[in-house]
Amino acid sequence: MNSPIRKLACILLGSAAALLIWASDDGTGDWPMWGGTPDRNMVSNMKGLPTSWDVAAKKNVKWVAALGSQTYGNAVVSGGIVVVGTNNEAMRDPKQAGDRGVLMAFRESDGEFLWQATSEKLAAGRVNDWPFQGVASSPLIEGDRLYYVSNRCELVCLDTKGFRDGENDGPFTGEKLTGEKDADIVWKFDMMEEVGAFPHNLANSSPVSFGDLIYVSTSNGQDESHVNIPSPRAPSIIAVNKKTAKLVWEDNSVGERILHGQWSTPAVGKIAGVDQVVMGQGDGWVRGYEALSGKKLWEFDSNPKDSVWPKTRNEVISTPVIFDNLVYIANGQDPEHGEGVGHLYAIDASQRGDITKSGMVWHYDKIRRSISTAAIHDGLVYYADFSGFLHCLDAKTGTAYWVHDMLAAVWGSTVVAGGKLYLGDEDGDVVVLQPGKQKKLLAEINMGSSIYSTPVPANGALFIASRNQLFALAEAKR
Ligand SMILES: [Ca+2]
Ligand SMILES: [Ca+2]
Repeated sequence: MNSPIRKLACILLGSAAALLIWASDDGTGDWPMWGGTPDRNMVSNMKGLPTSWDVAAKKNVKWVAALGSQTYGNAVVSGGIVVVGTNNEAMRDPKQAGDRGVLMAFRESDGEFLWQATSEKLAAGRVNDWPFQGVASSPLIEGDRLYYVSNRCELVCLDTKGFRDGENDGPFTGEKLTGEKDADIVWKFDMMEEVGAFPHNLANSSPVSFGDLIYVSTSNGQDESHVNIPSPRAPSIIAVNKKTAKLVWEDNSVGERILHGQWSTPAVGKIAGVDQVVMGQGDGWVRGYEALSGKKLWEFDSNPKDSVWPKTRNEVISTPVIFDNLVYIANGQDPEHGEGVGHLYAIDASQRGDITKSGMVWHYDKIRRSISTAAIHDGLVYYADFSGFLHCLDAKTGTAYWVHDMLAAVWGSTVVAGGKLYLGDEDGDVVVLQPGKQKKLLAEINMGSSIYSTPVPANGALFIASRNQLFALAEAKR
C-alpha cells in the first residue's frame, strides 16, 4: 500500500473508531466495558442472538464455566477473552485459598479458564469488604490493558495476556505468583491510601475512560455506625492517568452528606458538544463534569426536597445513561434495605449549575427503588426496578407504555440486542421480550440459579452470569 492511501485508510479507520466511542454499541463485535460503550446505553445491534435456550438440555449453550458461589460482576468481552468478577469459592488455585475477590478470564471461543486476579479481603472485614461478595466491578478492556476495581478499593491495570507473553509488564513487577494462570499487574492505584477513601461494605465501581483518563467512584461511605463518615474529605469520583497511574482530578461535592455508601459507576458522553463524565453520588445527587479538567458543570437532586432517609430519600446506585444530550437515571438503595419508592428522570445535561428544576425534562415516580441501568432504543426507555417491575416509557416524554412484573427482585439491567430485550431476575429467570410500545413476552427461561448480572451480547453470543456459572449462549450451527 503506498503511503497516501495508507494515511487515508488510517484516517478513515480513526474516524470509525471515534464514532464507535460515542455511539451505542453497533453490534459488530466485542462488549469491552459495562454497557458496551462509555455512554452505558444497554443496546446492541448484534444479529443472530438466541431467543431460546435450555441450560439443562444444553440447547443453544455454547459453553458453561464455573464461577465462585456469588457473582455480582458483569462480564465483558474483548480480544477473544471473557472476564467476570466473582468470589473464590471455586478455588482454582489452592495456593490462593480463603475468601478473596476474584477476576476470572476465560477464552471466548470455548470457555477455557485462562487466568485470574485474586485479592485477599481487607483486614477490617465487612465494614470495608463484605465476606464472599467477590469482585463486583466490571472491567474496562482497551487493547491488551484491562482496568477494574478490586475488593481492596484499588483501581488495578492488568495485562490481558498475563504472563503468557513471557513478560512481567510494569511498573508493577512485585507479583508473588507469576504462572501462566496468574494475573500480570501493570499498576495499582490504592484509593484508600492515595485519596483516603473508606469503602462502605465493598468497592465496586466499573471504570470508563476518555483520552488518557480512567474514571471511577471511590465507594467512600459511612462506617459500621451508619452515622459517622470516617473520611469526609475523600473524593467521590477520581480521574487517573492510565499511562502514569497518577491522580489527575477528584471531586468531593458530597462532603459529609453521604447517606450510606457510594456504589455507582460513571458514564462518559458528548453532551451539547462538551465531553462529560456523569455519575450518581452518595447524597442522592447526580453530577456532570468536564471530562478532561474535572470542572463541575451541573448537579441534580434525584430526591424530592421533603423526602426522608431511608424511608423515602434514596442514594444513587444505578449508572447514568447518556443519550441524545440527555441523562437517564433512577435512584434506589442497597438491596439489603429492601423495596421502596423510587424516581426516574431524564435530565438536560447541557444546562449548568443546580439544574434540579431547570434540567428536569421529565420525572417518572411510578418506578420503585432501582439499581438498574437504562436501555434506550427506538424512542423508548426500558428500566427495571428492584421490586421486579420492568417499565417501558417514551424517551422524550416519560409517558409509560407498559410495565412487566418479573415476580422477583431485579439486580441487573435490561439489554436490547438483536431486536430482542433480555432481563434476568433473582429467581434465575431470564425473560425475552419484543421491544416496542406493546408488551410482548417471547420467552422465559430459568438458568438454575439467581441472576444478579446483565446479559452481555458479543460476537453473536449472549453471555449470562448466574450466581455461580457463566453461560455462553448461541444459536447452534446447523
Ligand atoms: Ca505480561
Ligand atoms: Ca507486572
